[in-house]
Amino acid sequence: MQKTVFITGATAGFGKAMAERYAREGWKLVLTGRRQERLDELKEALAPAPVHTLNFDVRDRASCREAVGSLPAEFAAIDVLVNNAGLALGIEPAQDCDLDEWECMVDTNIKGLLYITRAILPGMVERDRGHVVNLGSVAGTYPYPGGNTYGGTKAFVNQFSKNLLADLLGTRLRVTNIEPGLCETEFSVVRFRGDKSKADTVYQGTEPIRPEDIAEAVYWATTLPAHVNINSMEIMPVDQAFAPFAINRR
Ligand code: NDP
Ligand code: 8X3
Repeated sequence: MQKTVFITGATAGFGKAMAERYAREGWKLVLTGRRQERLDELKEALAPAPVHTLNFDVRDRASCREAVGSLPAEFAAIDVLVNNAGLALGIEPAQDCDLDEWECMVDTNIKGLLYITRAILPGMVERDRGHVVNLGSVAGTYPYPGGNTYGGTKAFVNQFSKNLLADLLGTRLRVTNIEPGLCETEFSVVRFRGDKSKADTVYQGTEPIRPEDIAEAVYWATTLPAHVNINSMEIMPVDQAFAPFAINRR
């Protein structure tokens, strides 16, 4: 039976790479994002794969519910939901941050993920079939200067993913939290508010993860035998590791 994957934030980065990966394997795809022209281009590039696109903002609760409710019957029985849409804004110390940007991260990375999950989960439970994949981050486990609210939202994703597993015990549903480290996508351009040259410095002289690497990990986790659940997967480039504790000396 042809399976269906629903990917939020498919217009760039991980989401786009995942769309390409699942399409290659003959899945049906529901692809979402706010940039319609990107969704159209992707649908065309993936043809003849069956693609249904949905243009909405995950921060809008009603739009999330309506978008999921509007799915044509052939795309409505979702096997894999990838809660991927998300962003970081800024890297300033907490005391200098813009509260609107903090709210945007909470609204997108936490509330958006909740709206979509809540709209899709009951159908999965009813069919006793489904896999929820959430995009967390190493920033949800390891603190770094300027990670403040972004890291906090990803810590939420980690705990919510595990709590979902607790609630779903007794069903055949699976939940996986993917926790990538440094990966070159549009992530840093967004984080630095459109400043591409500043974003480029993040990846200068190093070899970050590629979106295709994350797509491969997600595809692998969702195609394992049905009795296996990958709770979480932390994935960093070989060129990334940990620093010692910072100590202030007077
Ligand atoms: P990109 O900026 O390349 O892609 C983000 C995607 O999310 C876009 O398709 C964008 O689509 C979508 N999106 C953002 N905000 C909204 C919104 N309000 N409503 C609907 N869609 C939205 O980033 P990545 O691919 O790197 O990021 C994907 C996920 O991975 C995020 O959750 C991020 O936090 C996480 N992550 C990224 C890492 C990295 O280093 N790149 C590392 C660890 C985790 P559009 O603008 O068209 O709406
Ligand atoms: C993105 C990874 O280290 O830039 O989640 O926060 S990091």
